[in-house]
Parts: sequence; structure tokens; C-alpha cells
Amino acid sequence: MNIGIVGYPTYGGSGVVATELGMYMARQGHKVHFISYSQPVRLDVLEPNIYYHEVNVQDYPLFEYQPYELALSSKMVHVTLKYNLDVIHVHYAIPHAYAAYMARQILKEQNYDLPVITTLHGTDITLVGKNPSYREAVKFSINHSTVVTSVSESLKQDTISFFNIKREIEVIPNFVDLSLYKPDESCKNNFASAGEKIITHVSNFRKVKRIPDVITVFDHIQKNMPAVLLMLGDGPEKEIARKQAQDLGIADKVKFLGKTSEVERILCISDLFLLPSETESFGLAALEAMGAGVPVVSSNTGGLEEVNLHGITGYTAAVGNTDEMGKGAVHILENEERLMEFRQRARQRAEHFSIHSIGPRYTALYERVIAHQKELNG
Ligand code: GMT
Repeated sequence: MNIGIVGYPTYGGSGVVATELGMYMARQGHKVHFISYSQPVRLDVLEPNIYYHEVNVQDYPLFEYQPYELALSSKMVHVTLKYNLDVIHVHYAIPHAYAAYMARQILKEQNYDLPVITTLHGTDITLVGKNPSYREAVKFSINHSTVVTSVSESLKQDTISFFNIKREIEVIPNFVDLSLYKPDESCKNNFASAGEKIITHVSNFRKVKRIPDVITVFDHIQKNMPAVLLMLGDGPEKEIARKQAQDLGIADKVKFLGKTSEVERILCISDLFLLPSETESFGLAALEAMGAGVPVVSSNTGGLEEVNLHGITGYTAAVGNTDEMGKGAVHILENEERLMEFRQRARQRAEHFSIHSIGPRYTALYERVIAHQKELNG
């Protein structure tokens, strides 16, 4: 198959899923064309069957806002015609699904029917999508995609209720490549002294992640046992968290590591992962932690409970209930045998979401969509 993939190139989960899926399809022998405004961070362009096409937005002084969707639609048309794409898969509805609709219309004028798959990831529905400024265009582009998938049952239900959507939405959960997580304690001493538990949080440090709750829960943990908190990623709430840690007198125990390419290695030395988000359609970061055998203490919002099983792979609590989260964390960490059981169950749970079980579902979807299009074309 010749597959086009459109996604955000940054560290966010939707971009990671788009990139990992494309690389998986390329390893299966399909030709995969990534279309974005810069090279996706996890993309290995040196692998066979991978092509990268950059969307260039012309900077013209008349525009206060550059028309990225237009440039993206044009690029999709260009790549489709040049490389004879069979299907295009857009990740994150805004603005990708809308741009894909336009590309499809332009191609139709040239008698080229291109099926479009839209995968909804979360805030494209729950935060940004339902904002009145975008609502109508998001609803329209969902209704006009050939197939729509969502990364969790919870997000599917949110989409149906926020937009009063009548069409079918297929749930294909996010996945993790478990081969990336290998036990290796060699870098543990870089971050923690003997006997200290390592607590980790990974995110883009936006408000929705409730970063102050991460610090509050960690404060509870460190009052009960020696521990350090590793904060991976970057974003607007980082300085607030640093100040909070200083005010609590625990600044020396909270280490901000910024955007690092060593996430897998750091997860492999972690004892517990914290994700107390306000909303989280899936929680890929939690799944990746579980892939490394790390139990998760999270909020119970959105799709998190579909990933992190309360009392089995970690604990979940209501958004903002840092007391419950702190108690759950201490309960897991205070007993080595119990911690080991949580670790094993977290890893086992992650196996349900292994790329080897979820990847073929996307392959089957692409094949189905392409076969259907061929039938329509007669
Ligand atoms: O968080 C976002 O704004 C967007 C998005 C991203 O690109 O990271 O995150 C969403 O998609 C991820 C991948 O499917 C999910 O694991 C995250 O739960 C989801 N974020 C939210 O729902 C807040």
C-alpha cells in the first residue's frame, strides 16, 4: 500500500502514535509518506519505505495568521498524485481532517478518489474541538471522513455527545512498542541515591496535566519514604512547578530533565508514574510507563481507566483528589513485594496494547478502506 500520514511532528502523544504507526507499516513493506511542517521527532527517515514531505507555509506580511491548512491540503494533493497514495490517515482532527477534506475535493476534480481516515486523539474533541470557534468545522470534517477512529471508548462517547455525531466511530486504542523497554539500572545512580524511590512524570506541562498535583502527590510520597521526582518534558507550567517545589522545601528532590530522547531508559529505572490530568482521552504516557513495568497513579478521567486498572496496575482517583493519589502511591511503594506485583501486572496490561496486536488492526482497516474504494470505482 501507499499510505500518507499527517500528524503533528512534536513530542505530543498524537504525533508519537502517527510516527510509530507509520514506521510499523513501513516495516511491513508498505510505502509510507509523512506530511508535516517539520520532521516528526521520533521518525527515522533512514529506514526503508519512509518518505518525509515538508509543508512550507509562505510568510506574507498581509497575513497575521499563515494559512497552514491551505498549504497542507496542497501538499496532500501533490504527494497523492506524485506517489499514487491509496489512503491518507490524519491524526488529530484540527486542522488535519479539515485540510484532508479539501485535498479530497481537489483530487475528486481530477477523478482521483482518495479515502481519508481521521483518528481523534483527545483535545481535538474535549478541549479545542468543542470551542465555538472550531466546532462546526470539526463536526463537518468528522462527518466527511471516510472512516473515523478514536483512541478510546471514552473519547468515542465524548465525540458522539459533544458533536451529536451519528456516524460510526471505530475504537482502535493506542499502542506501545514493548521491545523499547529493557531492564537496565545503569543510570539509576545519576538520579537517586541507594534506597530512594524514583517517581516519574512525562508531559508537555500544560494546564490540562495538573502539574501542581504531580508535585503535591510527590510531596506526600517523600514525607513517607526517601524518594525523588523526575519531571520529563517542557511547557508553560514548568516554572510554576519549580516554584511550588521550592516553596515546599523539596526543590532538591524534584529534577527537571526537559525534553529528552531517553524517556524509555528513564522509565525503566522508575518505581512509579504520576498522571493526575484534568482530561486524558487515553494517556499514552501512562501506557509507556506500564510497558516499562512501572505502576501508575492517575486521575480517573476520560480513557485513563481503560488503560490503568484501579488496584491492579496502579491506582486511579477523582481529578484533584491528591490525598487519594498520595495514599495509593505510598501503598504501592512501601512494600517491595507489593510493588513487584504491581510492576508485573502493569507490564502484563501493556501487552494488551502491544504494537504487534494493535498494528494489524490498522493494516486491516487500511486494506478494508482501499478495497471499498476500489469497489466504488468499479
Ligand atoms: O494533549 C493533547 O493536546 C493532544 C494529544 C497529543 O498530541 O499529545 O494528546 C492526546 O492524544 C494522545 C495520543 O492519542 C493521548 O494519549 C492523550 O491522552 C491525549 N491528551 C488528552 O486527552 C489531554
